[in-house]
Amino acid sequence: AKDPVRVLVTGAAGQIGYALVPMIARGVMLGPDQPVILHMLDIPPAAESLNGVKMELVDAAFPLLKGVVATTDVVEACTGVNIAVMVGGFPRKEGMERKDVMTKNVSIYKSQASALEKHAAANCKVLVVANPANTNALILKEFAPSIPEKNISCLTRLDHNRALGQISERLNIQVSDVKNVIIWGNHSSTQYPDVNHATVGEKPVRELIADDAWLNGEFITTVQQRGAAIIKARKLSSALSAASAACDHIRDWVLGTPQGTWVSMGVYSDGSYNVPAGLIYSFPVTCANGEWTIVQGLPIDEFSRKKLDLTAEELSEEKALAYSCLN
Ligand code: NAX
Repeated sequence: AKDPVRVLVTGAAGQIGYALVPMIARGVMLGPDQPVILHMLDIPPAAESLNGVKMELVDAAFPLLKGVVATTDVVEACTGVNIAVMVGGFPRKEGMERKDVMTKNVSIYKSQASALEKHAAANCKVLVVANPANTNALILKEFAPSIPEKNISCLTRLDHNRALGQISERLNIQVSDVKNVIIWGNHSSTQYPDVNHATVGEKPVRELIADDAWLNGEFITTVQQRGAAIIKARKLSSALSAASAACDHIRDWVLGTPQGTWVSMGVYSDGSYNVPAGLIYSFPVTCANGEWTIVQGLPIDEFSRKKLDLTAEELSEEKALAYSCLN
């Protein structure tokens, strides 16, 4: 039998945490033959609720779940973890300035970066889900200099999956038949969902949906605004789809992407596609042997170029704001 993998979920008492931990314990993230030990971190006001989640995990009697650590101590939470899914953060509340929210998150991600750097297992892979996801991941990278930048990422897979979903709904086909959409840039409303290279079977999506007005307009805004649409409908933000996307992200990263398929991940830019180096930016990537590689050489038309640049500009501004919040 395989040795258990230790998976940290921060913010585990929250909405996404509640949807995510059972998926991990059932093998959705790492496969049906991979035992796991869950490390769950939350803050003291949520300690009792976190303990309730631990009780439910025990009650669910998951065969793959070999242990549960539920704690408000960041060092205990990070010790020995092989995978860290960072869902905990400070949400923007009504009337709060962007800078105030950023200051809170910078300080959280700075201290959690140090704890991971000192106490996580060697080669720990990190996925940041909490918003602002790209910039939180960048802060984490900066304050965990011994963790290779290849091991730090942020979640844009939910946006990617939303784009696949919109195409499949429009064509009335299975979502699993659509592939190679791309989310470029920030996990925010400036993201660019790009279908120029997407296919269904052998056929380009642009051929199957010969409606450029829709593809260049409503499709893009629907994906960009989907989070807000879920809040409007549910009075709560996306949780099950976010948890599922986090599992997809880690599974493909660890176990590899299928031949001929790429996915979107927020990763440290090396300047590919003339995206400024030094931002955490969502690119099309393939994964093999536990490493992602940015898909190279895709032609970028003028319409796309503007959108890639716009979301990069927003990320550069967020980065500057984050640095101005450091103390
Ligand atoms: P919740 O508010 O339900 O849960 C967040 C949890 O984090 C709470 O239990 C809170 O106590 C905990 N927390 C706060 N500070 C912490 C700290 N310093 N250490 C550990 N835990 C801490 O939010 P939820 O709906 O679960 O969303 C979590 C985050 O995901 C939010 O930042 C949200 O904006 C972000 N999202 C990101 C998405 C993405 O695609 N990247 C999509 C979904 C989601 O909106």
